Amino acid sequence: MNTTSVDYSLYLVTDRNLSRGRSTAMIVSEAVAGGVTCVQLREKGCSTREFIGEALALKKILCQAGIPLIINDRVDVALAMGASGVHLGQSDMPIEDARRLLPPGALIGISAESLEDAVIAEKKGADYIGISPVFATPTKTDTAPPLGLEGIRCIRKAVNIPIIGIGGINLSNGKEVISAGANGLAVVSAIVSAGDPQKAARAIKKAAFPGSL
Ligand code: TZP
Ligand code: MG
Repeated sequence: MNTTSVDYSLYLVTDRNLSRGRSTAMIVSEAVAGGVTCVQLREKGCSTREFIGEALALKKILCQAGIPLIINDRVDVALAMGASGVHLGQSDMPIEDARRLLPPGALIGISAESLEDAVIAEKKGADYIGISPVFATPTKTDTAPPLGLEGIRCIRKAVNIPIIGIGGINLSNGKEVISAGANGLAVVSAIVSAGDPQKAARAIKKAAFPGSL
């Protein structure tokens, strides 16, 4: 993967529990048709075998579209099925270990819960940073305090790698997250729980990046 040319603008993070009974593959296919540019498979409860199976199903869909598939938390799953990369939080595997284990060109994204986290992640060679959370969200309640738009502005000034906001991002606030300096929007519920995930993705992208569609 050419790690410098990745389009993080609309970054879908999956959540089977919020998908209203629809398969993750179906949600991802629809979201890609609506303009999603990057996908993270986030599985918190399934077996390792099922996680790998889900990842392989998404890989098939995303390979055709040239869209990266990032695995949340699990470097072993990413290695087993040949993902484009991993996304790691502050309590997950340290970036140095993930970099050593993963093949050259693998993407590593790091969740930053503070300015300091973001600076350290860049220094240690992260490919991108997830600003977590931007706004409070019922999707994940064990988060650090929201960093808000001011947090994005501060982090933007301090790091050069792509930064992606996550947490409470939707049709009505995506544009301000980008205006504050984020390169992309990571979205869970506003796409996976939408009645029409394709339409939802398209609308969020159009609102945040006018002229992109
Ligand atoms: N990490 C920080 S906030 C969050 C994650 C996985 C959940 C974001 O979900 P939503 O539904 O887009 O607010
Ligand atoms: Mg994690």
